[in-house]
Amino acid sequence: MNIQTQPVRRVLFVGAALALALSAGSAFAQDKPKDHADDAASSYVPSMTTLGELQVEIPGRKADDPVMTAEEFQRGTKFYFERCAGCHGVLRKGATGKPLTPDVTRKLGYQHLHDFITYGSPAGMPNWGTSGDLSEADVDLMARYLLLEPPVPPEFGMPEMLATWKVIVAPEDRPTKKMNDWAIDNLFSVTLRDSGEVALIDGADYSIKTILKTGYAVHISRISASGRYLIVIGRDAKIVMIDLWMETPGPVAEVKIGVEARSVETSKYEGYEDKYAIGGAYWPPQYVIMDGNTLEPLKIKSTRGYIYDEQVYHPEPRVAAILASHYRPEFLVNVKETGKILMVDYTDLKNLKTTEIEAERFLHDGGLDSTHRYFITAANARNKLVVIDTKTDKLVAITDTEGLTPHPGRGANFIHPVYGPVWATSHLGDDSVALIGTDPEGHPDNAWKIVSTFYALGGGSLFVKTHPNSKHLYVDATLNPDAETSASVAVFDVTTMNGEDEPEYVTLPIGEWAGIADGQPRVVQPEFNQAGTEVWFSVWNAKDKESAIVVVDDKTLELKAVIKDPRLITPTGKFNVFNTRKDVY
Ligand code: DHE
Repeated sequence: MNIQTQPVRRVLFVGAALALALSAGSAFAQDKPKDHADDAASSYVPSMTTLGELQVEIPGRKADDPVMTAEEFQRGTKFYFERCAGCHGVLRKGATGKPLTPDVTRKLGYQHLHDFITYGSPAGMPNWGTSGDLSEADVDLMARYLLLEPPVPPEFGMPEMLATWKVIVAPEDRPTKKMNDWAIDNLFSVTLRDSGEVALIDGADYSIKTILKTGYAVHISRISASGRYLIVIGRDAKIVMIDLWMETPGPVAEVKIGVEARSVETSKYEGYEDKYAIGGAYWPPQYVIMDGNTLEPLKIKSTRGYIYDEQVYHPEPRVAAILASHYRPEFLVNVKETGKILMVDYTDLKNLKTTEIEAERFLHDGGLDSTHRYFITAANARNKLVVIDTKTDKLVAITDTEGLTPHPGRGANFIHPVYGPVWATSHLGDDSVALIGTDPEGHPDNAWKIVSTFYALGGGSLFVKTHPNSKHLYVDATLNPDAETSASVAVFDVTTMNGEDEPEYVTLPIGEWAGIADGQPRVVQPEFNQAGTEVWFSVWNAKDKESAIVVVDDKTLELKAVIKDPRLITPTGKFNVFNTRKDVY
């Protein structure tokens, strides 16, 4: 047992900038930034892993194009999609990073590009060359690659979707009642990221009930409103629907909704439980509404369009978080690069009504307040939180978090002794935790303002979590460069927060408790059991090394169990069936 009470730290986490500022000067060597691998925020940008596998051809050669073989072009495309497209866009038209289309790159010239790729920039461009990620030959290749027209990945419409759609067990062949003795509401669906699987783990005895194949680089699980269907999405945009009522739960339907994707959700409004599912894609930029029993794709909507404020066309605004409204028959769809939140009414798909809210650019993740009425989401590269009223479908507030790169996951709701109901987010770019007031009726002066900012373990935090039955707020530091910090979790007792003194926290050495000898595992994403008495943490190691899940008693903060199994390869997100379907966080 080794819980440490930490002195309060206010150290800013350096290197939060996500954007690439392609400055005109070339004094790269002078202001050479530190190794980008130490920079949590800039290493946490989308990697278009599936697009990276695409076979491409050099688009129409021009006379003055640099010489490049088809093989080199393929290699450049793979590297670009996996490492550059997250900031600069698939089409190289810019996102958080600057455009890199030939009209821009040709003006800059080969040598400028070569230097820039080698040394990076203090504004956030990784130093691919000096960090050793790219050899001298590859830097040369990428500099030449950027002078050529970019390849355009294929669209993915209804014919392509239908070709991937499989109903493995037809609805009429499925059980009409639960056929197993699993306590499904306290089941955890655990992402096994690099094996493309989910592990379904019993929340009471920690046994692995089954491991199921899902999409490539599987990302998140969501649960249908009834709790029957577990829906999993991989980065390859493959959605797999698992029926938890079957004697042995397994996949009953699957479909691919694009080439690259991150989000999935199901309809939760009364009368529409389990009726529809929705998936959001990074490429092509679109969302797809599907039948909630079979995943049959019903309606595809492109998100291409104009940035909310400048009204400049954006060719590839990605779909980030999607939530189901509890107040209306609607899905809330975050469109990242154009900064719009779409409230998509699913009552009549033929005459689709959508309310488009002007929010802020670079929308990423977020969750509901404790009443489920308000949606609070991070515009992460703008350091802002956007609040939407899901009852009136209106923008309520846009608030600066005072920290760098907020990353809430779904956030954490609790009652602050002074400020009343609040919702918390931590940050990727520094060690701060921000609380926003969420009670416009009872605490109108605090509503939608940052009422408190305090400090946890360090930058690189991805997720915070609490539970209505818990007095604790857990804050991870997954991407912190310091191994010990990234393997630990800070726990605050929210009942002692007085609005004046800096809240103290205890540090749980989760990684140490996992007892893993080999590798440098990071601890990620606290998730409560259904009763709110235990918290689970993933101890996320390299795919060829041992990983674990550590279970902590929420009352005593003592270690309760370590779940280890050779099949637990790269566990990351964990989704408790009850908490996920009821939006308890
Ligand atoms: Fe995620 C949620 C996108 C990397 C674990 N992640 C989300 C959501 C988005 C997103 C848009 C919100 C989904 C929703 O609510 O509908 N994630 C991305 C990326 O673009 C990014 C930065 C890079 C990439 O190329 O994918 C990325 N994510 C990661 C990881 O590396 C994590 C830590 C490990 C993993 O398994 O991939 C990771 N993301 C998660 C988890 C959630 C998530 C666990 C859901 C949190 C929750 O509590 O609901």
